[in-house]
Amino acid sequence: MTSRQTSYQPTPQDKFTFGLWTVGWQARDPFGDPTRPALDPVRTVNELAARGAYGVTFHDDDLFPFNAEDSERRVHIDRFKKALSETGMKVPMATTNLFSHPVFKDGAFTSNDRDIRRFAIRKVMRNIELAVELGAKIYVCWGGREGAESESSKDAYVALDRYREAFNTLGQFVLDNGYDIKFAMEPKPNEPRGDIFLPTIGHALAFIYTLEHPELVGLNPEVGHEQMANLNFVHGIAQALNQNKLFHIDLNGQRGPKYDQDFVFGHGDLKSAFFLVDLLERYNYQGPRHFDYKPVRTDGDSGVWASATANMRMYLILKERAANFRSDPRVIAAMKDSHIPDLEVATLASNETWRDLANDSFDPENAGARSYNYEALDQLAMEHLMGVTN
Ligand SMILES: [Mn+2]
Repeated sequence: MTSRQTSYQPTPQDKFTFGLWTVGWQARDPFGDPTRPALDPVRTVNELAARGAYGVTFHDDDLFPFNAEDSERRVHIDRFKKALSETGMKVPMATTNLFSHPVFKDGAFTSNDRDIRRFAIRKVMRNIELAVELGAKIYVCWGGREGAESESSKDAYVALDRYREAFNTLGQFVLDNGYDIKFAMEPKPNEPRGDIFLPTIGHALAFIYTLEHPELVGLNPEVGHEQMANLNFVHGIAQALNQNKLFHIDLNGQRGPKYDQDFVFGHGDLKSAFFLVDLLERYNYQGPRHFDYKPVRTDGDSGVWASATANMRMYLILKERAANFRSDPRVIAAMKDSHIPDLEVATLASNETWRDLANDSFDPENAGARSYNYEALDQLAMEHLMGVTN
């Protein structure tokens, strides 16, 4: 009835990817200095490849210094490319750092300073060229500094005009150059800004359809970001998938609406993680399973690599448990009893119109008295999540 793997050893076929900035986080926080030394991206590629990852992703400034001259930049790129070719690791996604340098303290695409807005778009275009060189097909845009602490400091209406202008300009840049790359917007409600523009999946989705080329732009939702806004991440991802806009995903852990915790995937809301993996696998999400987390500040080098493995094992364990849940005959029977498959039946038959609705004989008292028996079904889900299968 249930299957269990003998190990949860990740392989490149699982398409697990990590940002260089995740394992490479030196654990500097608002109250404390770094607790870990800088990590050489070449070592990151080697360590992750040895643990079964598929690839890595990067911000421009993860790979070379903000002010690097062309020759210095190329040295960093070439040794990174050498590590990639030696290990077979891929770079499916890249992104731009538009938040660390003080020049971006009031935003990048929506800074009140026009020259900064132009510099920001230039910085993105430069790194898109590198992303294309490295074979990336997705370009993530996280507007961490696009926001404000006060409504007096920023006109939120015109800020959206400038945000749209930036995406239209970048879309035209990609089209004119014939690049095979699409954008994925990453919503977040706050942190580092008091409030960030396009704060949730829903805000970003609606904005995308106002662009000149909405087909070029989708989403990169992050587990913790939606949960910081107290929203249901599984429902958000279902909508993104339903609208063919799930271009990429950031997996991590978060425990409720508070600061961005960036825990290991599944180490926050475990039930939500279980149903997220269930959703991604059932609807055949084809993109990388990308981990955007931070190894806890208390841990040294060995803890960093243990946490990398933990992310991948959590996904594989949840994938197995979700598949077992779906194939358990008791679950199939309970779902039938709860009328869950009935939701797939169109409300009107293909030859019907609104006129046909008048002809139904229906007893609302009888229908209202029915028990859906969801508690028994949910308990089966929780038991499968905990590995209890009898
Ligand atoms: Mn985060």
